[in-house]
Amino acid sequence: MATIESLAVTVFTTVARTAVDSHGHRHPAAPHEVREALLTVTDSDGVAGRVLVQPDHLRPHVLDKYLRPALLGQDPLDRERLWTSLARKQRGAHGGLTDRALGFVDLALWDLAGHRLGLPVWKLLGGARSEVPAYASTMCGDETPGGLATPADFAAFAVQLVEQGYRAIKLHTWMPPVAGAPSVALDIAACTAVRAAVGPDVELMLDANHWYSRTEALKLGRALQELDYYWFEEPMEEASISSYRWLADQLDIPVIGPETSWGKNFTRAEWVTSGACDILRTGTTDVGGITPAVRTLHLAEAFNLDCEVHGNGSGNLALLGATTNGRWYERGLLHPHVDFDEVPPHLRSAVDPIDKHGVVRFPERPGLGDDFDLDWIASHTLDAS
Ligand code: LLH
Ligand code: MG
Repeated sequence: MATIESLAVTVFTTVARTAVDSHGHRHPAAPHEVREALLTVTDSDGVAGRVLVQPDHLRPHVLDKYLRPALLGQDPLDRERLWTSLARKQRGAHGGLTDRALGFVDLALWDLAGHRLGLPVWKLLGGARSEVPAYASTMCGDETPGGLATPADFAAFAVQLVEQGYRAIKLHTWMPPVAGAPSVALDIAACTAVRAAVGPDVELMLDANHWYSRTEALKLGRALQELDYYWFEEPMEEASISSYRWLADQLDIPVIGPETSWGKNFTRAEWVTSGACDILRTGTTDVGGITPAVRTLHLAEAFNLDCEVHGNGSGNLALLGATTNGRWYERGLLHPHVDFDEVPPHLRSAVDPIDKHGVVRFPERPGLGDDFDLDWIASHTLDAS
């Protein structure tokens, strides 16, 4: 039996064409150098699983104190056992071992399993389908002329997205620190302009400012249902489950969530049993990996609920191969000034190209399907821990 021999985080420089603002929202930027990191888990036969990570969640202390002791010498295929043992270390880690850290390890182990067996992860997850429609997920509103600064900008961009093939679009409207944000009136104006521009046959969703009050969220939700939007996402702080139940009870438009709440699959079960959402949400880095995300999908399915997957990337795409109760792949974040299809230099090809009907085929490569340029990464490595 092969056992896990090493866990390494490699920090390297690459080129980005987007940057996050002071509130963590991504916007276009001139090409600039950024640091990225790759987690590599290697077994005693030399088979490796790799995933791009945020190194802050996998600092040397986290690797040495929690991850290496739990994983080294273990069978890398025992993902359920390893995930549970790590999840139970979180309590005593007092916030030092995040759901994201669990997620990165779990993704690397799934990638390793795929490489060991020569199969794509979406097949290992059950191959519920071989392709999935994508929705175009826009960046947040901004103040860039000709960007996403006005309702008319959102409308013009939505028309372009439909021309590219997308049959569904999710708007992220204006959020602080953008001047004048948030504004229910402006959000309604953007949603109205987009519906008028694309007509009745394109599915539309809204992900608005996440700190509206109950009354603001209700007003916005009522406008969205008039405009026949498909779902209403995260208009309030998600820690308040009772606020979402209050909102969902009063709206006909499906309320979706939670996206950012900590607590893995356990929090998602609370949202279901509280009646706080009409569509559940999961995501590989949100809930601690593919392993708990699959539990979330099946939990939702047993309640006849759809469960939509948050975020793009190989892990979330593979996860959609485990289910049919997630209708779409979230492709983005998109902006009229950014070519989303441009492949960054540390990859040789994209994992999620869309066809002219807005559909993404699952990759045939083994593992998660990322096409890393390992030589390029090696020649741009800053340090490894
Ligand atoms: O703030 C942003 O840039 C987006 O809201 C982002 O977090 C995105 O991942 C999201 O919410 N998608 O649904
Ligand atoms: Mg969201």
